[in-house]
Amino acid sequence: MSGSVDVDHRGGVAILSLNNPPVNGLSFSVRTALAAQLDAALTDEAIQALVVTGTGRMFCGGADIREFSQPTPPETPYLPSVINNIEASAKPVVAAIHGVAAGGGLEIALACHARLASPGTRVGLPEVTLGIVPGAGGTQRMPRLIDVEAALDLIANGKLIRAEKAKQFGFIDEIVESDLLETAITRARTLLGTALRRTSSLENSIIEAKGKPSIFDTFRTNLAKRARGFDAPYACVECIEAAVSLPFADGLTKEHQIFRKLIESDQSKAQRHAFFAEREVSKIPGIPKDTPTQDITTAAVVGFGTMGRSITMNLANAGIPVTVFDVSQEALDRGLKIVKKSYISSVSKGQLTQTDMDKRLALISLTLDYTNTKDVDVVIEAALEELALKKEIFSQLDAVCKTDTILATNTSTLDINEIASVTKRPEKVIGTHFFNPANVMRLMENVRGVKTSKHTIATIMKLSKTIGKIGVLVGVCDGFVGNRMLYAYRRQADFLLEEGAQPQQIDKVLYDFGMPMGPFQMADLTGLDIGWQIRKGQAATRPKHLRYSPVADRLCELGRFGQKTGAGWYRYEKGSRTPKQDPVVEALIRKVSDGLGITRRPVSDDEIIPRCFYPLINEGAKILQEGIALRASDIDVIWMCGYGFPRFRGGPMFWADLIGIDTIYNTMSRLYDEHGDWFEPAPLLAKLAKEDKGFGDL
Ligand code: T1G
Repeated sequence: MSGSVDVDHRGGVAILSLNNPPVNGLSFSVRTALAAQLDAALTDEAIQALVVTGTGRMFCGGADIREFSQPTPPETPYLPSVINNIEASAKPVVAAIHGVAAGGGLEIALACHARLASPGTRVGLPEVTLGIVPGAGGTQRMPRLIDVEAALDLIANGKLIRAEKAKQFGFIDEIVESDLLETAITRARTLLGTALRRTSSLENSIIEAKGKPSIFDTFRTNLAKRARGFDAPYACVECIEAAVSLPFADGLTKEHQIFRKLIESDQSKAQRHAFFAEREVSKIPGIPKDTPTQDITTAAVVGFGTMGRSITMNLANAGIPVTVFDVSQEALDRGLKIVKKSYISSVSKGQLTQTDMDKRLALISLTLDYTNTKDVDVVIEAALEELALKKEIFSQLDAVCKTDTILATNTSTLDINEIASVTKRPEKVIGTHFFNPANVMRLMENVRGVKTSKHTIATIMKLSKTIGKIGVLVGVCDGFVGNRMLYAYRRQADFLLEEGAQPQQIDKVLYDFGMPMGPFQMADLTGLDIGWQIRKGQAATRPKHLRYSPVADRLCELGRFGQKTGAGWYRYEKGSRTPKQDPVVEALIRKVSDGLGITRRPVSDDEIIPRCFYPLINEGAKILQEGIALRASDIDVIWMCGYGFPRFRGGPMFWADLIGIDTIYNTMSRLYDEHGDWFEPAPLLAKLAKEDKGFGDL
């Protein structure tokens, strides 16, 4: 039970300050204290008005999410009632908002009679990102303060916006450049004796929306693409629709019913897990928060190809000057042209100002000479995926760069220790595995070698945050965490083709499950030649009994590398990315089955999810056993932020716990008997099944 409400009296004005660091979460004890202090102030004749604010760095981050899965102590006041009492108060109540007002925190403010905010404060109702709806009146009061369509966008997308924008919308009354608290106290006094503006009685925007009933269906249609598979965004629309069609009190009841239903849902449990998992990744045993880090004020990127370009943009976007090295002027010029084109398209979409574009481009300099990287703080190598080439590059960098330059590689499969071994600074060598397109994908798989120092790890984890990425620390193994699990998933999809399925069937089932696209469409997008290269590279070392399906190799031998060659698992019309089924592929698959002596059979859709994801989860269990990943939740973050695993399922390891480890273990054991080695259950999986535990118990 943590947190309280501090009280101070200034000339007849009671100042109630939410106090529950780090975000003043509305825990059970804060709600209890708030209700008590409110009653006291409302009944104290010496008090004419109230100001509600927050201590420390923000107003309030909302309800305490950690308490959602705990039973509510009986005496805890019901937040919506506390908030209704604020609104109903005969004495003016003013909200003084700084830092952040999110969720229940903003709902408190929406019930106050005026809202003042400091410049740059972030405000919003992000509950939908936790798989719920605002549950303390937010869906009923917001559409009374602002245009209903704006309320739909804000609440169903769960955005936090700047207070300046909120003032334009109309739910922040004043941006206070001077002393916020003093100004709020003055505002509270000026409201004395006036008709207080009670949000629940405002009708203009509601009446206007009554005249446009189609706005809700239109909004739902637009939601379809972005919120595919999520329940909460549609529930937000339903609540706001109730705000327009029902009296305020009935709308509140409707909101509460929907809130209660969603908070118990697997989707909300999954999205709450994702919230905390993304914050847990930066806690690394043995590397405390105060581990000294190196300031990264300058950077270099080696290789100006697809990944090199977007990595450069990430650094420039964060204000870090970047020197880009490549072997030819033509490659440098082509790369810069594409970077410029990308910025121009962002400006044209209003996502970037021309000034910011110019600023970022000015931070990018090109060179054909390694020595121009000698004084940078970090170099990120993004050259072709060839070990010999990377070793050559690292020995060059090691020779020219100052001693404390960190040397990072964007390899997605190669051994960091091998690469570090050619340098005299293996403690400064680390993997920084970005995901394509790296200026969009939020994940960085940061790969520690056996000699990588804590200082280097802490510095690169901090750099991940600086460039807007989620950095997850992993160890060295073939494919690290993400790709190693992807191999297990992809391999089974290929085997199902041999047994009787077709690419479009498997892709549809995995798409409907919530993946951004199925494995065959994904392969066509990223290019089949990359996997072919890796398989050829591994041919000599792969154990003979662990075969992979040759179908993809047959396609590559025909020059079918995917979208970039107009054909891969599907064929593509010129200039189109729409996959078309291709009888050539279907015939090729049948020929491979015949060649392997496999009698094809109907493959049911129900087979496909367990067949593809259970081996992936099993590989995750092996990865945890080997200590390649620190936590199961880290694996979930890698798959949600790097591979598009649906957030409403919480990541593969969390989803496995929802399914039940015994189910997965029993299925793997059956498949092991039927299909052999690739399905051998990991000892950790067997142990958890035996102990009736889950990855969440580790
Ligand atoms: N409850 C519990 N813990 C929270 C929390 C919350 N609401 N918000 C943050 N934390 C923890 C977080 O896990 C981390 O812990 C530390 O605080 C700092 O967070 C009725 C029911 C506010 C914008 O969805 O978006 O209100 O890792 O690193 O970058 O309608 O935190 O240090 O141990 O994220 O400065 C709705 C969630 C709740 C906002 C600050 N509210 N929080 O960002 O810090 S539901 C939200 C955030 C609700 C009502 C409903 C952000 C932030 P640790 P941080 P930050």
